[in-house]
Amino acid sequence: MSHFFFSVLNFRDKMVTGDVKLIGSWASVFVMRTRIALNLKSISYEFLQETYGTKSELLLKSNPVHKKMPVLIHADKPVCESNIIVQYIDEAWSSYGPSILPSQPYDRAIARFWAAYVDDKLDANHILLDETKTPSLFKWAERFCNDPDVKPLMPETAKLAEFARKLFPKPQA
Ligand SMILES: N[C@@H](CCC(=O)N[C@@H](CS)C(=O)NCC(=O)O)C(=O)O
Repeated sequence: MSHFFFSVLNFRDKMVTGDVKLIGSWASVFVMRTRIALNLKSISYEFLQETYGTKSELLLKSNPVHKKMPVLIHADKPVCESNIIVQYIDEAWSSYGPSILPSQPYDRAIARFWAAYVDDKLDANHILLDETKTPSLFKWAERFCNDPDVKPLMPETAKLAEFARKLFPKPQA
């Protein structure tokens, strides 16, 4: 087998990166965003699961300003805010895997614009994209969700609905 084939194999296996931890919950879209970025770069990490309704000491210590997940901890240094974490991952492991942000400043500005747009639309853990208002973004989201690095991280709708029902029970009449 060629050296090239071995390096592709090694790349597809999770690479060893040293000390990467992610504080979060599987059900959070903000956390999913950072897990997708780690997957795209094939970075192995320890997933420190938080429970909604409680906050671990580590979360409070690592994100004392917002006290929210996700927090990426790389070599004992915390990085907060999902979009900032994605950009950090892109820069810290720039020579591994595909670039997450485009290389040209204008294209980067456009990517950041849509990331801000999506954040604005995130409502109680649901993303509301309107196919008629933003058809290209809608189509991009469909393609993105089917990417092999993304698909395994997308929770089943039923599992998410069950989780939401437990978290936000309907008030009894
Ligand atoms: N702007 C933040 C939002 C993070 C966020 O809202 N995280 C939620 C989980 S979906 C959280 O930690 N909620 C607990 C709380 O608000 O106390 C980001 O992009 O990271």
